[in-house]
Amino acid sequence: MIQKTIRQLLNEQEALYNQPNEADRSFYNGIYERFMHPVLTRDHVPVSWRYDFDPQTNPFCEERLGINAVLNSGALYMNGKYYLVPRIEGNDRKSFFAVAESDNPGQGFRFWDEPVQLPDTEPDETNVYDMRLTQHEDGWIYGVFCSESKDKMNPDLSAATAAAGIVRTKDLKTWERLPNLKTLHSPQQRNVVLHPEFVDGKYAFYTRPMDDFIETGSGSGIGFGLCDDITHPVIDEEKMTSIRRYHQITEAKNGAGAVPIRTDRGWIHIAHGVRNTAAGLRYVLYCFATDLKDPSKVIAEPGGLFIGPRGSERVGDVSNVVFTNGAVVNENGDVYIYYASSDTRLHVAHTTLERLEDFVFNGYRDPRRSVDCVKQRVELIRRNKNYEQI
Ligand code: M1P
Repeated sequence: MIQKTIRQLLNEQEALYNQPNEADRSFYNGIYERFMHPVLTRDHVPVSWRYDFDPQTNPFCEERLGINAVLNSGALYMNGKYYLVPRIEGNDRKSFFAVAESDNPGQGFRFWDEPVQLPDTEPDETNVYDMRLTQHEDGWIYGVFCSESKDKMNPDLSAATAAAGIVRTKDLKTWERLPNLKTLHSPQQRNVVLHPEFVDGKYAFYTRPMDDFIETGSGSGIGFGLCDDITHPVIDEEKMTSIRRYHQITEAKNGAGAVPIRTDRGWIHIAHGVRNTAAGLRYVLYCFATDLKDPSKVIAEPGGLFIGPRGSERVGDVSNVVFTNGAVVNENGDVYIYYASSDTRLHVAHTTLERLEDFVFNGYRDPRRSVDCVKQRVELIRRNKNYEQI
């Protein structure tokens, strides 16, 4: 009886792995295409990670270690293959990492045999999530993730502290854990990303200074700091890059997302911005570019959102959220942005370097006031009158 059910679950999963995925042509903005189906969901997590196959100990074939969600994923393109390291959240609320691999950026991702077992070097760490994978010019692949612990100084049961955990690997199989990043002037950190190149001979991190676990408080945006020694990572000064502003999509908070993409004109960043609404926080993706020599200096920031939650993406464990921590570029200049919706499942959107550059460097800026926004739009409408024959 249990064998039959397990076989059926395996067959259904095989069908899911083989499900074709393609660009969804029902939405057009010229900037990117979303794919029809998510690339990873809880149903992609191997059956053997969830069920006990022994009829003696699991006579009713019950799911013993259920998975709640597969979301925010680090991403790499290496030797013709696409690798994802998502946050997998168990039914017990604890998250962990695992490597999924495919030859195709939009479909066929399968998890390797077992999840990643991080070296257990932080005794207070309760949860880990949102790994950014950086192929650094020093030859290592770094994973920087949120390392969350109970805030022992605060009696509130929900009080937690977030720090940036760091691991490194050469093959995504053996992981060396380094000490958590210390930022001398910011009590908490989340959404920390390691820049792929040395800056002034040092390791460079995008940070997100926070006063508290949820609220960024006085933290005014995405920070940038240098560190001499990644094996004892300490950042003293954090400069601000993309900052939060009143009545923009970043008003409540923002955070670095994917590892920045190098282009001839500058580093392209795909980050997230958060605003508050009567229905709670709304997370969208936005882009900005920084200077090639000084990656802390913002040189372009098109106004408004890049990807916002749409349709079924809007509903999930934390509704009205899209979030990215991984994007890859292949040798043809195709860009794949892996983004999760509503903290529940992982999607992919495709664009090209050329189109992304055009969006970032030629997109219109946010004029910051309605009166100026309408002027900007009227100007566009009037210019378009020259093309009324179209
Ligand atoms: O729930 C939405 C996101 O919230 C956090 O992002 P931030 O630190 O910017 O608020 C993260 O925990 C992220 O995992 C989550 O998707």
